[in-house]
Amino acid sequence: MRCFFDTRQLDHAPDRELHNGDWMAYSEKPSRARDIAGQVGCQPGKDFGIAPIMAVHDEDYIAFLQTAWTEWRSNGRAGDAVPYVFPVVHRRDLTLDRIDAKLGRFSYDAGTPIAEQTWDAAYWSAQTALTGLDAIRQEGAAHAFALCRPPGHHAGRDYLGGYCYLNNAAIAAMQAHNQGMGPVAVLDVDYHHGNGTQDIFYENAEIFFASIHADPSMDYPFYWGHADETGAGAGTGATLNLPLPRGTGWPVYQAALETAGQAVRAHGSKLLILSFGADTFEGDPISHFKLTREDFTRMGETIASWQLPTLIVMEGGYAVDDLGRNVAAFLSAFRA
Ligand code: Q9C
Ligand code: ZN
Repeated sequence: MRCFFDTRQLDHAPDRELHNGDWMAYSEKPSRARDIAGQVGCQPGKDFGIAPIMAVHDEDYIAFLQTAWTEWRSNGRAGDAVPYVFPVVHRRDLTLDRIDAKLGRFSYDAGTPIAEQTWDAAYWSAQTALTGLDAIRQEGAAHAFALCRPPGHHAGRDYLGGYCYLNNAAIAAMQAHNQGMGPVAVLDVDYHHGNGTQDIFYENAEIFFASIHADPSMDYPFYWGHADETGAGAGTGATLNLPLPRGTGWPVYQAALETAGQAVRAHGSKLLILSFGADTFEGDPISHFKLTREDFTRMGETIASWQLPTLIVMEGGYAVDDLGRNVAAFLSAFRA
């Protein structure tokens, strides 16, 4: 299995996040990626430039990500840039210059700070995903693992949130689609619903999106991922949400995975982009499923049995001491 990672992805290191009304240490730590890289052994990525990122994200959002931390500091602020006011409830779509106004315009939560190296790390995280895709396209690899960090699946065209800034899986899916590798399916198995990916492809008939995740009536991100969200316009029917209750273990999870796999194949997919989060682990500190390390191998075996070229893109997973071994257990099922 080809594995890709760029050490510049480690430089994004927000200090703290707002969690249940209090400040706590940021869960999406650089040591997550170090732990995984230590278990799987990775090569550095290539640089495919900004164009594949701009094919998914809006230009004004990219400009904001590039300058937000500097603007925050030049306004005399300490620490990392954090939003606190959001233009919801039908506020006008104003283009304002004040850093706090922009933070609210381009964020949907207050738990995803922008630190000094956030842009660079997110850029290289996206390039890592594109490098994994390139290994499949150019070298005919059956599978590739992109050790993306920061993760991406909560980021939309013009918004950040849920520790995500650039949507690595969506960037790779769009690139694959544009390169004629489709039909493309994105399957998201992170504990949390992949709201950013869903929004990006919601009206797209050609890029199928399926997600297995904690029921959003109980868990983050709450406002997306319900079973009745099935796509819109031309994309009607090309989104599949399989919410599961807290406490879900392998037998119930496996049934949902089989359902998702059937839908991916019914779409006629020729390429699978897998948004893989290891936060479905029983020991995850912020999540509530009950998968074991052995279940991660079973999950990998199930997905590998579909025999689709598969780009595995890292998303969440916060049990740092187990993370590398859990990811390795999952990847062990993908033998070329
Ligand atoms: N009190 C990913 O796994 N924080 N993001 C929840 C709950 C957001 C997780 C705070 C969790 C986002 C990529
Ligand atoms: Zn997650």
